[in-house]
Amino acid sequence: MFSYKEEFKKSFVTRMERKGMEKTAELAYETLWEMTQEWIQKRWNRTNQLYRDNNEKKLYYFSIEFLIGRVLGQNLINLNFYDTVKEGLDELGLQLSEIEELETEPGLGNGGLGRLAACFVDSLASLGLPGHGYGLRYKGGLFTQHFVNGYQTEQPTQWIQQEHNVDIRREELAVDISYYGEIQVVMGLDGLKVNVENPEWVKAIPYDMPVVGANGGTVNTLRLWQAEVSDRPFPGREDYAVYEHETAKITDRLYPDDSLEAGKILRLKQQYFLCSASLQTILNNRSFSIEALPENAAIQINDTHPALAIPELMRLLIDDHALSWDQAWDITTRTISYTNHTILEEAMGKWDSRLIQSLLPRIYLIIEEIDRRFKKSLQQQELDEEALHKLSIIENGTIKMAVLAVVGSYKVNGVAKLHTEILKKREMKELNEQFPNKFHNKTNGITHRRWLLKANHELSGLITEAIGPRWIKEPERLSELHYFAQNHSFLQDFQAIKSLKKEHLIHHLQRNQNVVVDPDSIFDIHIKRFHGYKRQLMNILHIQMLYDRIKRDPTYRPYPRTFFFGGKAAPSYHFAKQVIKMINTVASKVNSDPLARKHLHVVFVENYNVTQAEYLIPAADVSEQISTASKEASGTGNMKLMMNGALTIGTFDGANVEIFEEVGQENAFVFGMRAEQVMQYEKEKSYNPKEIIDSDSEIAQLMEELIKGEWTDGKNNVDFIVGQLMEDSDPYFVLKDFRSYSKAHEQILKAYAHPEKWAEMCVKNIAASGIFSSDRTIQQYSNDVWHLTKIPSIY
Ligand code: GL4
Repeated sequence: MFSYKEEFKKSFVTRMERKGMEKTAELAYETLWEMTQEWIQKRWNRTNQLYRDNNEKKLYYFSIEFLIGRVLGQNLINLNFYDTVKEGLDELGLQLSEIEELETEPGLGNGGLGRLAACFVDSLASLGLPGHGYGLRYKGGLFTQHFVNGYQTEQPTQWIQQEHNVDIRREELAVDISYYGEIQVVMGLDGLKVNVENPEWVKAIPYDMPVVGANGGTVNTLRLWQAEVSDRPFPGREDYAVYEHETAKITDRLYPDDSLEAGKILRLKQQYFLCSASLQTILNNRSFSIEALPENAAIQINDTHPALAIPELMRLLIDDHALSWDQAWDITTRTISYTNHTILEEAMGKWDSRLIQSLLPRIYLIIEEIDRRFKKSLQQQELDEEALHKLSIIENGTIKMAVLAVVGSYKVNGVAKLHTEILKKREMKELNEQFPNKFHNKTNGITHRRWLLKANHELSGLITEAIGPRWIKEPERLSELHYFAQNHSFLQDFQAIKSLKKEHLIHHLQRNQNVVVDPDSIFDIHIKRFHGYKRQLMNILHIQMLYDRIKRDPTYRPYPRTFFFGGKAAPSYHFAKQVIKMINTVASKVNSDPLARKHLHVVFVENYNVTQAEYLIPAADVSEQISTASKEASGTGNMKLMMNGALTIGTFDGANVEIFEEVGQENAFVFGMRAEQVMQYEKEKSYNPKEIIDSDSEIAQLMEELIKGEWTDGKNNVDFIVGQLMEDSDPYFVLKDFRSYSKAHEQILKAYAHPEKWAEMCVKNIAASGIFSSDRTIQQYSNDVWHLTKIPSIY
C-alpha cells in the first residue's frame, strides 16, 4: 500500500531505473500505469473473492456503448492516491498532468447514452454495489474529427495499444455465438425440440476492465466482448476468407450515429453478439439453480440496442436448459428491465423482420411467439386500431424493439421526469395502460468523481475547505454551500478558481488549436452531439445577429463574449454537417473583423470528447441547453456544467426542468416554448415560420443573408439548413424560439455586469447540483428495480 509519498517515490524510481532508460514522460507513464494496475489488481481480486463468498444478487448493465474517457487519472482519484502521486512526481521533476496527456481516450460511445453508462458503473462501484457493465470492445472507437476548410472530416481512432491496455483478455471465458442456419424441429427426450442446423459460429472473447470505486473499496468489472474466428466448423469452408473478414468486422468499429438507428445487418450482429455472449457467461458461471435467476441477477438494458437479450434469454432457457415457455417467460420477465432514452422516431430500434429471420432464425421464432401471445392476451379488450398498432411487436414486416423491450421486462424507465411523463402519456400510453406498474422515472445523474473531483480539483478543494469532506461521499451535502453563497471571501475564491480553469482551457486550446482566447470574456459553452433538435443552429444564428448589430449600431458595444462549440455530427447527417460548416464560416468572419472581434469570439473546439469536456466544463460561465422542448430526453452535460458553477441558458426540456426546480428560475436563464406547446403545434401542424420572418426584421435579415449565401464561402452549402427552416417548416422551432432566446442572452449580459451577484448565482447552482450525482440515480435504481445489497468495504 502506497499511502505515503516517500514510499511511492522510492518504488517509482526503482522501477524506472530497472527499465534502465531515460526519464521520459513515456517511461513515467508506463511505470505509473503498471503501479496503478497492481494497486487495482489487489482490490479487484479482493472484491471478486467477496462476491464469491457472499453470493449476493448481481446487476449486469448491458450497453452497446461505454464512453469511459481516460482511465489513469480517474483510477488514481478513486483510489485516493491522486494527490500523493502528483506531489511525489512533482518532487521527482515530473508532471502528472503531462503524463495523463499520453493516454489515448477509448471513445467507446457517441455521447450522452454511452457516457451515462460510464458514470453508472463508476457509481455502482463507489456505492459498493455488485454491478458490472457488459459491452463491446470496438477496435475503432468514435472517429476523430478534424476541420478542413470548415468542414468536418472523420478519421478512424485506434485506442487499443500493444502494451498497457486498460483491459485483460480472458481467453478461458470465451463463448460461441451463432448466426444464420436452418431451423429444424427434432424429437428430443422430452418432446419436440428446435435446432438450428449449420449455423455460422463466431467466437466472443471477453476483455475485463476494472471499475474502481471511491476509496478503492470495491473494484467491479466492465466486460467488453471482442469478435474472433471460431474454432468450430462452419458450412461452406471454401468461403473461409469471407467469413474471417466478416467475423472480424463485428466489433471492428462503433456505429457513429447518436439518436439514429442504422438498421444495418452489422449493427444487428453487434447487438446480438453483446446479448448472447453476456447472457451465456452469466448462465455458465452461476452458482444457483436456473429457476433462481431473477433472485440472483438483474439485467438492465440500456435503450433498445440490447433488447435482443429478451428472446435470447428465452432461447437459452428453453433450448439449452429445457424449461417450458411459461417457466422461461416468467424468469425472463422478472430478470430484465429496460431504460428508454429517447422519443425520437428515428432513434427507436426497428428491424426488418426478414433480416432477423435470416440472421437469427431461432430468435425470430421466439419474437413471433412473444408477439402472438401478447396479442392474444389483448383479445378480451376493445382496442382501437391505433392502440393495436402501438401494442404490436411485429407489424407490417417490422419488429419494434421498444415494444418488445417493454413487454419483456419487469420495469421500464425514462431518464427525466418530463421524459417519463411524455412516455407514459403519449409515446407509450397504450403500453402504460396495459402495464400500469411497470413505468417509473429515474432522472439521470453524473459522477461527481470525474466531473468535479477530477476535472476541477481546485473547486473541489475550495468546497472541502468550506463545508468539510463529507460531500464527496454524500454529494447532496453540496447544499451546505448555500451558507457561503453570500460570503464575500468565498465568492472571491470561487471567481479566482473560475479564472484559473479558464487559463487551463486557454492553454490547452493554444497548444492544440493555436487559438488565443480573452480570459476576461464570458465563456459561453455549447457542447454536445450535433443534431437538429439540439439547435446549435439557433446559437450560431444568434451570433450572426449580434455581429450584424455591432456593424449596424455604433451604440451597441456589448461586454466581450467567447462562444465555444464542441461536438461531432454523424458522418451521414448532412444537415448537422452543414451547421458545423456554418459555425466555422461565421467564426472566421467574426474573428477576423477587428470591430466585432472586440465583442465576439467564436471558437469551435475540434474533436470534442470526454478529455476535452474535462477542460471546457470547469471553465464555463454559461451553459447552453437549448433543445426544442420535449426532444432532449434528459441531457447530462447540463448537470456537469451546473456542478462546475456555470449558469444555464435553457429551455424547459429534459432534466433542465429539474435543474430549474432545484436551483430556482432566478438562478438560470429560462426561455422558449414548453413541451406541451411544441407538441400541440406538431399535432395541429399549425406553425408557420414565415409569419415570424415577416414580423421580425432582424430575423428576416438573417434569413436573407443565409439564402444569399453570405456565410458560405460563396458556395451553396447551406441548402439543407435553408430547406429545413423554410420548406420543412422549421421542425425544431428555431425561429419560433429565437426572440426569447435572444432576450435571455440580454439578461445574461445584465447579470454578468454584477460579478459578485453572478458568483452568488454560480455557487447556488453548485449547491443545488448534488441531487444530480449518479450515486443518487444508482441508489434509486437499486432500491426500486435491482434490489442489490452493498458489500462490506475493506479499505
Ligand atoms: C440520449 C438522450 O438523447 C439524452 O438526452 C440523455 O441524456 C442520454 C442518457 O439518458 O440518452 N438518448 C440517446 S439515443 N442518446 C442520448 O444521449
